[in-house]
Amino acid sequence: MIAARTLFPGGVNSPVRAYRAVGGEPPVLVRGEGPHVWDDAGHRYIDYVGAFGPLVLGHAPAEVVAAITEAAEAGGPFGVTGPGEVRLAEIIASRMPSIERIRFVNSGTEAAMSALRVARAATGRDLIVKFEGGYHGHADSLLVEAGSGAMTLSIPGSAGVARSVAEQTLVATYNDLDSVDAVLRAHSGKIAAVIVEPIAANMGVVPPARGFLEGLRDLTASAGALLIFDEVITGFRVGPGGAQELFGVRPDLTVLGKIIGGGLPVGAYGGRAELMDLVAPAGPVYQAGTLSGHPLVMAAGVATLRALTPELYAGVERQAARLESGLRVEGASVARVGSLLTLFFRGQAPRNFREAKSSDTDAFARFFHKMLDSGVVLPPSQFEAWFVSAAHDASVIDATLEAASR
Ligand code: KE4
Repeated sequence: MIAARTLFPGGVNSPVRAYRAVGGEPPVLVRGEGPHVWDDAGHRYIDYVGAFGPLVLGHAPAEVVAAITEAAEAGGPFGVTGPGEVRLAEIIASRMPSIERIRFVNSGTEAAMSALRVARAATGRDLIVKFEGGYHGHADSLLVEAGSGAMTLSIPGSAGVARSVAEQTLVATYNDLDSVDAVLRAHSGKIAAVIVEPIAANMGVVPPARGFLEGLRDLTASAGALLIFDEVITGFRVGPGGAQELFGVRPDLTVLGKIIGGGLPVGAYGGRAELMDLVAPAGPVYQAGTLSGHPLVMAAGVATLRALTPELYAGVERQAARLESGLRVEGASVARVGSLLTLFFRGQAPRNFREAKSSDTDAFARFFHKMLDSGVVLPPSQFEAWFVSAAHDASVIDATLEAASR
């Protein structure tokens, strides 16, 4: 839209929406229902963006719309803790036992940033370790790139990030425990936390290698560093208890977002009471937010999580598995965990960011536009995950496979 280009940088409110990685003009999408979205010319598409993760039930699920409407008519926010916050926190804690205490915020970025602050306060240490290709939102200390060698200090991954801040974050290689061990040893006694997407989904979907997460648990424990799972995407997406339940590894802190807000702006961080009681006003770590725990967000989150029954997960697994096995594209490989999936334009599914980057992104862009022309809208980047929702039934999967084979 022309007006958008004059009003927003790049015409968007988040970079990936500008379609820079695939080229062309993004459609103007104005309505969504279940697995489908419509553009302003009335064309219908099958949607695999799903708001980049939150819409696990598909667009405008009746129970979520009703819950938001009811909360909106009740007024608020009221500036004090409300029953909706308690209800959502109880559901989350019952499904993720590693979370004894939680704090709601308004985005995954805020949640990750705050979890790092807690880790620094808890350990009295300053350095953080993240993984190349891991994305945890746009807080300065998380926008860094690996220095020339894995052992050299990181450099800013964005303009405007101070070098001194970038140097506080070290970068290891996903699925490579030796690279983590080396960084922990090189900075022994100085690492506050290792933050990881337990299933990487921002380099495309890259599952953890066997033993990787268990190894991180052991390495961080013996180094006196906290292990932070960024489950903004995987939380309640890959199963009722997220990736930590799926792989049986308990982090010290968990970062959440997306699904827990049912499509409305949300984030959360939580963990053991002794850690979270460091957060103000219980403790010395300051963190605040005008609209944290917003009644509409809590209502949407409760309605969404309540709909995530074992039957629903089983149904989504069945359809996502059919999509994976049916996606036979020349020179491409599929990586999938539950309803998270990526078609990589490379012979083998990658094990880390360096391998993911060797995908044929031009081929992906061509495929993307062919699918868009065939009425299927995919996330506009080789390095994003496709999201299958509970509304993607067999006929929708068949139509997707038919378009892909063409
Ligand atoms: P937000 O601040 O965008 O709510 O969450 C940041 C974040 C944190 N952790 C993980 C694992 C994430 O994937 C994200 C955000 N994901 C991106 C793309 N996968 C959202 C899309 C966008 O940036 O517009």
